[in-house]
Amino acid sequence: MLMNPVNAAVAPRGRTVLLSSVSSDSHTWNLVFLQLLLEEMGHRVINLGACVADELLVQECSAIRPDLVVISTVNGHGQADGLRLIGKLRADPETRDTPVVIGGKLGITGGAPEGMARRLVEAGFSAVFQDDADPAALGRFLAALEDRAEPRREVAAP
Ligand code: B12
Repeated sequence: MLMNPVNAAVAPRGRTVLLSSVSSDSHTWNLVFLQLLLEEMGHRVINLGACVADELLVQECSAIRPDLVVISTVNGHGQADGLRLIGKLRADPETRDTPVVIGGKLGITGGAPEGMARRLVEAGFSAVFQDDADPAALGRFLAALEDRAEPRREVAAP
């Protein structure tokens, strides 16, 4: 496992991360990038891949009980897919309290339109990472997670 002093500083202990895209999104290199990034920070990553059905994600989240679910989407349908998905995760008693973050190219012009991040957080995401967010912010979010903590609600600044 790769671990440099900077990443060691933000990962006091490894977490289990369930990484996935959304059902409409077939892009994969974003997932490869995030898996490598998180593993280098010292976390365990289960990568469900691209075009994951909402029901499969809820099922896997319920079975694996990860410390964090990371949703990556870049095809421009992030808001619609994200809102639908988080509704299902928050409706299931098994996954209701699991921290879930979403990031990538959330809108059709890369960034997220005004208010989109706020709507995603209000719908239940624990944090939203815009396309230009510092990837280290995800590491800081993970490092700040407490065991079995209630989901945090925030919008990450770039
Ligand atoms: C390769 C590619 C494809 C390939 C994908 C092959 C594959 N196996 O992945 C193919 C040809 C299949 C494809 C299809 C489509 N694509 Co495409 N694709 C690209 C392209 C050229 C590169 C994407 C890539 O691999 N990047 C490398 C990875 C490592 O970086 P990334 O994806 O940008 O992710 C970074 C950040 O977003 C961030 N990030 C991502 N997720 C998360 C999550 C969190 C939590 C955090 C913190 C950060 C984070 O971290 C990554 C590293 O910085 C981009 C344009 C571009 N130059 O980016 C378009 C692009 C993503 N595609 C686009 C589009 C529109 C499509 C199609 C809809 C085209 C069409 N009309 O059919 C389809 C969608 C298919 C689908 N069902 O999803 C648009 C999306 C528009 C938007 N959101 O603004 C882009 C941006 C091109 C454009 N400029 O218009 N595509």
